[in-house]
Amino acid sequence: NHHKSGVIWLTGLSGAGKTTLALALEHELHRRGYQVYVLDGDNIRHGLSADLGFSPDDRAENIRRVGEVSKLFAQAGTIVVTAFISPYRADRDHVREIAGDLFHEIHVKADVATCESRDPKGLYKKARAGQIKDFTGISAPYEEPEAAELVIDTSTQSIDQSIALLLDYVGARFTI
Ligand code: GGZ
Repeated sequence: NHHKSGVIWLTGLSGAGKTTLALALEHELHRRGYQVYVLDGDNIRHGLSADLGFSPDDRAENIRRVGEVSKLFAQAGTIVVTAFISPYRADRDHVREIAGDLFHEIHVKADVATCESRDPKGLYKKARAGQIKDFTGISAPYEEPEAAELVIDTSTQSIDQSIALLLDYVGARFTI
């Protein structure tokens, strides 16, 4: 019961490792012959969602658009790997309704303290200083998945271990 395409939906805090893992997974799957494409803030929030900010309504609309686009990519035969915080359970559940059984929710899990200690872009520091409002984990909520298909704890697993878990997951469910 293998599928060619689907949506690998990574959710987690800023700094949890979503983009790093998405790009590494894309690279490894491509090397193995899969048709794969990453959607993340870099290619969505500057274009399709350039009119949206980080209020709950704007995030809901961002995730809705990404969900619809992801479904189209998947219908066209591509494995889509998405890397969005997607902090609201209702928004993720809505994507699950849109994409149906193409949807795979992966919790890239690291607690706020871990992400804040990494702070690769200095955003947590700015959020603590009150310079970014509605910052997930500081001044806006992150609702943890309750039934993710896979949980990857990046506070205890290395990047290589995390990629291996993702490759195992995809390899067992998707065909080239
Ligand atoms: C959270 C923010 C915010 C606020 C800007 N809250 O670590 P990054 O920088 O590169 O990734 C974060 C990204 C989050 O955008 P998403 O499209 O993934 O969010 S959502 O799924 O909730 O729609 C972060 C940066 O944008 N960023 N302001 N207030 N992250």
